[in-house]
Amino acid sequence: MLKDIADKVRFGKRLSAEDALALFRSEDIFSVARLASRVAAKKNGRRAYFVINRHINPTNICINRCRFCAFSRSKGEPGSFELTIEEILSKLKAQKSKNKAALREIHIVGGLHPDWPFEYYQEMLSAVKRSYPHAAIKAFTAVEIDHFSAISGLSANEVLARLRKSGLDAMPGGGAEIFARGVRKSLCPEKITGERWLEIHSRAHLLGIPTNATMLYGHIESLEERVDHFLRLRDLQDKTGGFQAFIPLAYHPRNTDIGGFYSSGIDDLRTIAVSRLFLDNFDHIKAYWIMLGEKVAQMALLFGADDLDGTVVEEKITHSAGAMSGEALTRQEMENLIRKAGKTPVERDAFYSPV
Ligand code: V47
Ligand code: SF4
Repeated sequence: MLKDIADKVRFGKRLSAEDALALFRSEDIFSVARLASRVAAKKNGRRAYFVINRHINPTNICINRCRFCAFSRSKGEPGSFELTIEEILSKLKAQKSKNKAALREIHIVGGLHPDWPFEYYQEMLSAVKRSYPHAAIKAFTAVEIDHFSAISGLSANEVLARLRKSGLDAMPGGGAEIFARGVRKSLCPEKITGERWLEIHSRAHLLGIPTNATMLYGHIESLEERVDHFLRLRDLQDKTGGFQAFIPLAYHPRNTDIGGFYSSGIDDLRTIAVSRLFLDNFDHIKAYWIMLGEKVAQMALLFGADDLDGTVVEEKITHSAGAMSGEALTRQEMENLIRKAGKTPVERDAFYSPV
């Protein structure tokens, strides 16, 4: 079976859902890794990308309260926070004074605040763009875009168009979780459907806004549901070509409603490899070191990943749920992780151009 899949990969033939399941179930993880690695090398040579970036969460107040999310709070609950635009700018300034002019990407995501108007988010982007014209703003998940549409009465398309005018350059891949309806209902009943997530990304792509895609795995989903998730992403990518990277997100169980266990290192690496093999129309597979830990992320470079995300600086979503990684890496540390995996570090901008 693995041999048939290897032949398909060699001849550049597309894998079926059954192939993906067989790869997930194969006990020969080293052969799966070798295949994925070969595909990654064809796409990206020996290059492994990273970006000097900074994550900002404007608020953790969220009306959705997904059951796997340890980051969110309700309004007025201890631990809830709301940043003003000045506070956001001063966080960025603190970073800049340490690492002058190096910031290439500002990643902004947060909860669905019950009271903030859509104008606040537009002003936020404009203010960040004014202060950092050379950094790309990658902001707001499809879940937030849908929320802005609901509070403003504008279509998601109009919301995206206005945000783009305010400085939005790209969108992150969060909020995808698992598209399958049953899992979504038990994990995050208030969240937009998988279909709506895909529709909003498709709108963004048509407006020329590149986006990423994620999958939250290692909780209650089946392997079939992971493969269904891959299939829907691959189908949309065939239509629009607007996805830049796929990022498997390893579930973290601490302080969440659903509890459970951390994903295993084996599952992390296998999920990277299968996604590399199945998502043949994605240029990049990102091993997000915050969730995988620095060492598993480094190993993932031998399992088909070609990107480690970035310096991050401050991370609240995974750390609220028990992340064991640090919150920041320097450029030198990222380069060192990549070199020691036998790859060539390439500092990139938000669009995968080397800088
Ligand atoms: O949407 C929430 C996930 C996502 C938990 O696009 C959890 O470049 C694990 O999407 N355990 C946000 N995951 C992070 C994200 C992301 C990160 C880095 C880069 C990019 C990109 C996107 O985190 C959420 C949700 O899917 N999440 N809770 C948890 N307990
Ligand atoms: Fe809100 Fe996002 Fe957390 Fe869900 S995952 S509760 S939408 S912040």
